[in-house]
Amino acid sequence: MDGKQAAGRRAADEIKDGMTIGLGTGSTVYYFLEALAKKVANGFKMTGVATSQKTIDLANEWKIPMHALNDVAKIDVTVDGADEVDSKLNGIKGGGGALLYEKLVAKASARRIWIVDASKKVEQLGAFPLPVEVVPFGWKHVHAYLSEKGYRPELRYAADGQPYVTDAHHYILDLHLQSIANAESLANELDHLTGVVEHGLFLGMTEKVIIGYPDGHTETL
Ligand code: ABF
Repeated sequence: MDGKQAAGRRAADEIKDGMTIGLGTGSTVYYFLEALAKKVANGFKMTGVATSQKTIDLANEWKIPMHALNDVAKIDVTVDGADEVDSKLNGIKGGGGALLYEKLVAKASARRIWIVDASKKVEQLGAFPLPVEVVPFGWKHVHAYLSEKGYRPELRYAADGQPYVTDAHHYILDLHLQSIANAESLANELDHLTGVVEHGLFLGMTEKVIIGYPDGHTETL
């Protein structure tokens, strides 16, 4: 077992019959979905709301019942991964390219749980490049602004060598900051930058973090 599997399986234990559940994106969430699919196969009742096409495809393959975000009145709990998490339960997300839909689903959820392995725990956010989702129209001007600020933005490319395009048809600029001394201030700046749709600073957006370890044990922050 690896830590991601331990965290994913532990999170599935938190899910109660009849819940509407936000389903995150990423390899840790894969294990959560796998455990959830087993419960569904044994008669567990739930409704899933996905955060990416990748998650929809997996849920369909594993016959997890799904609804679109617009079709649910509330989400009881969302289980998602993260790229970094600090001791204040702030995090960086979006390494998987789904940050916009992840943040929308998180905001619509009564409770949020992040599932990670120990490699995601950090003292200070920023070593992981901060994803910033931008509209393609004029993205080079946003890139130039961020460069002038010293944020070292890099356009994210897909495997085919073309710019990576999100499910919402946007581009992603990854900011190579190394460390973020004031995440609130940076989030506020990015929130007000024309052309930026969303960013990967998820501040105060989870109530619990489950950290999994290779020996199968988990700890909760
Ligand atoms: C997703 O989980 C993204 O926000 C984040 O990039 C990813 C982490 O992926 P993994 O679980 O594969 O490390 O929610």
